[in-house]
Amino acid sequence: MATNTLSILKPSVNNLTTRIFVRAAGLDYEELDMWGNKSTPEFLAKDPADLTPLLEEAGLPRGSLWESCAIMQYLCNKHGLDEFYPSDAGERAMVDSAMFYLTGTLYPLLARATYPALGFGQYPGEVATSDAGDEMKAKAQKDAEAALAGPLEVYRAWFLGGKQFIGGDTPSIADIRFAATLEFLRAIDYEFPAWAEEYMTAMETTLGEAYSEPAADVRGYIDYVRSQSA
Ligand SMILES: N[C@@H](CCC(=O)N[C@@H](CS)C(=O)NCC(=O)O)C(=O)O
Repeated sequence: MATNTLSILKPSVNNLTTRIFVRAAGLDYEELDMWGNKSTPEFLAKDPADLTPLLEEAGLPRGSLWESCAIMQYLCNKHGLDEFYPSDAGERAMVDSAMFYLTGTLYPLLARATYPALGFGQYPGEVATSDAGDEMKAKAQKDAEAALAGPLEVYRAWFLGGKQFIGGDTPSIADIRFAATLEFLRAIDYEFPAWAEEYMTAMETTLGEAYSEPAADVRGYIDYVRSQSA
């Protein structure tokens, strides 16, 4: 058994985040593909949230940990990976802020904008899961898509702020979380600002196969859903 076991769903960008990270950090890992295998009593005993990615690792108080950003933070802390998660308190706070802003603000908009095209379920209480008609659901999707421009500009102007990466000259865990997330925008022909295209290219060029190999699973899924709707 590897030191780090990740239970994953391959079409997911939440999962892609940790999949890129373990490769880029050179950690010992194995991946368990949970497609069709989740929600079992065994899995729920380790992960009552029933969410992937899930890390199993011997140093964890309960043996397992979910939430992609928490997984990356833990592994950086454990292995002293300052190049991905700076030890300076101020620099670290910026990385944390970029990740919290992503999961709390950018991702919910991105899910509402892309999940209909991806065929993923949305959350109870949202327009997409309500009794609203198709017109209202399409409007909700379009509204969310339009609203993405605001947070994206925040990443450009504040978190990147003229640097190549949020982490500066090299990608941090916030960059991995951000770039992986933007992959889903390819499902809706979202027009990336030029800086975002350049950023995505820089991330993939810098991380190489650590990025491209797991990203191929997300891209393959997007190609598949697009071929079904063509
Ligand atoms: N904020 C969490 C989100 C995790 C999440 O929503 N995971 C999805 C896959 S993208 C999941 O496992 N959903 C349950 C399911 O598909 O049954 C993270 O970043 O890890």
